[in-house]
Amino acid sequence: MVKVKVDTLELNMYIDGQWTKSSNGGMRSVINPATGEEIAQAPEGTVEDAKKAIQAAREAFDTGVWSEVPAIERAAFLLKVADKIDERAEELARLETIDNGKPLREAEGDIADAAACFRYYAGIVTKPDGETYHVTDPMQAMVVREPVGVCGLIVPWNFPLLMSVWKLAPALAAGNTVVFKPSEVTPITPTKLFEIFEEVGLPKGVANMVMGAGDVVGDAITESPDVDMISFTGGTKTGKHIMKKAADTMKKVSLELGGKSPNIIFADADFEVAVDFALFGIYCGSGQVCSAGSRILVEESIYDRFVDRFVERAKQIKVGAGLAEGTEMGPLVSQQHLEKVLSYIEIGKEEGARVICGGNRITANGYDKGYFVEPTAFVDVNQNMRIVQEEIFGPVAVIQKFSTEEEAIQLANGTKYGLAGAVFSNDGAKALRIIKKLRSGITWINSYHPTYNEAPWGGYKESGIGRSLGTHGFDEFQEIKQININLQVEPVQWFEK
Ligand code: TXE
Repeated sequence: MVKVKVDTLELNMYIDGQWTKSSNGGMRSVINPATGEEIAQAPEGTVEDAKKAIQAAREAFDTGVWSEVPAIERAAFLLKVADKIDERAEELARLETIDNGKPLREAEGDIADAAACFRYYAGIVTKPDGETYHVTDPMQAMVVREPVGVCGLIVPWNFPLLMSVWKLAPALAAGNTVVFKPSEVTPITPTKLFEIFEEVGLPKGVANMVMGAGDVVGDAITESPDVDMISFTGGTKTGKHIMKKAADTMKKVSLELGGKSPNIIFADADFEVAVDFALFGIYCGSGQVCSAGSRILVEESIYDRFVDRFVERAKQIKVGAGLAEGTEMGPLVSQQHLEKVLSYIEIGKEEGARVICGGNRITANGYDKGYFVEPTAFVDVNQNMRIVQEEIFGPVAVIQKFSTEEEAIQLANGTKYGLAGAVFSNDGAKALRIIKKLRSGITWINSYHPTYNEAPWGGYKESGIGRSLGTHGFDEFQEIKQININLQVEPVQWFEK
C-alpha cells in the first residue's frame, strides 16, 4: 500500500469575511478513509456560529452588496472562481482523494466539473430571462426573476467540492447570499473554495461557511426565520426532517435525496457494453453515488451469462487507496459508513439472498486501518428484501431477473425512490417506451451516470423535490415577480365619487 503522509491541516470557518474558530473552541478530527489517519482538524461549529453566519448573510443580502451588482459583474466573479479552481486543480484533486477516499481520476473529474459549473452559471446569468404576457388593455404584464434571499446550502460527503458547487454557483449567480454547511466528514475542499472566494474579492458576508454537526448547525440554519431557502443534498431521512423543520418558517426547499436506481438490461442489448456500464453504474464512487445503479434487472434469457460475466469483471476491479497507482475503486468514506454497508451485507444474507461476489471488508496489504469493501453482488433476491428496497450506498448490487417489459417496469418502479434509471437495448423504440414508464428524474439509454451542467438533476417520489443544474437548477434559487403596468393612467371609477 502507498503511504501518503500529509501534515494535519488546520481548517477554519468563514463568517462575514473572517476565518474563524468555533465559538466554544470545539474541533473535530477529519480522517483519511484509506488509512484511518487524521488529516485535518476542523472547527465544530455551534448554534451561535450559525447565527452569526446567518446574520452576516442577511445583512449582505439586505444591503444589496451582491444582489444589486450588475449580472455581468457577478458573471465575471464566477469566471474568476472557475479559473482559480483550474489553477489549483491538482491540489484540490489530491485533497478530495485523501478526504473522501475516491480514486484520483474520479477526483480530477469532479474538480474539472466544478470549474465548468461556475462557467455554466456565469453564462446563464447574463442571458434573457424575463417574460411578458398578453393581458387585457391597457395593462402590460411581465415577470422578472429575483434572488430568493439568504440560502442555506447543506451538502453531503460523497462529492465534497462538486456538490458544494452545484449549489453555490447557481445561488451566487442569481444574486443570493448564502450560509453553507459542508459535511462534517469532508470539509477540506469546500474550505479551499472559500479561500478562492476570498482571493477573488467576493464582498464580505455574501458567502459564509459554518462547519459542524447536522443536528446542531444544520438545524439552526433550517429553523432560522432569517433564512429564506434550504437547498439540501443528502439522505432521504434527513431530507424529511429538514422539510418538516423548514415548514415553520415556510421556507422554499430543494431536496436531492437518496435512490435505489434500476439498471434494466434486455437480451438485445450490446452484451459487453451493458456489463461494462452495469459495473460502472454500481461500483464507481464505491457505490456512494445517489444515482448508483444498485438494482440490476436482467432479461431472463441472458441472466446466467450476464451474472457470470459481471462477477468475472467485478473480481478484477482494483480496490485500493485513491492515490495509489492503478486504483479503480477506493474505500468507503468513514468507519460509520463502513459499518452501515457491512451490516446491509449481513441483512442480505439473513434475508436469504446469495452473495455471488465480494461480501467482505478488505484488510490485506495494510488496508486494515482503512474502510475498504469488496465489490459485492447478490442474486436470488426478491422485491421485498431490504437489500432491494433500501439505499445501501456502497459497492453492493442486487441482480434481479425479469421476463417481460411489464415485469421490468414493475420491478424498476417498485421502491419508494425515483432518482435515476437506465435501459440497455438495441431496440430504440422499446428503450424509450420503458424510459417513459420509469418514475425517475434522471435516465439514460445505453449508458449510465453521465451528468451535465446543462441538464436538470433530481428525483421523483422520495428521492427529492426540485432540480439541481441546468436552467431548472437556476430557477430554484430565484423568486418570480409579476409586474403589472397600467399604460393608461386614469381613475378606475369602481366607486362613485
Ligand atoms: O447523510 P445525511 P449521512 C444517504 C446514504 C447514506 C445516508 C446517511 O444512504 O448512507 O444518507 O448518510 C447534514 N439538519 N446519502 O448520515 O445525514 C450533514 O451534516 C440539517 C445519500 O452522511 O443526509 C451533512 O452535511 N442538516 C446522499 C448532510 O446533511 C443535517 C449523500 C448529509 O448528511 C441534519 C449522502 C439536520 N438535522 C448520504 N442532519 C445523496 N443524495 O447523494 C445531518 N445533516
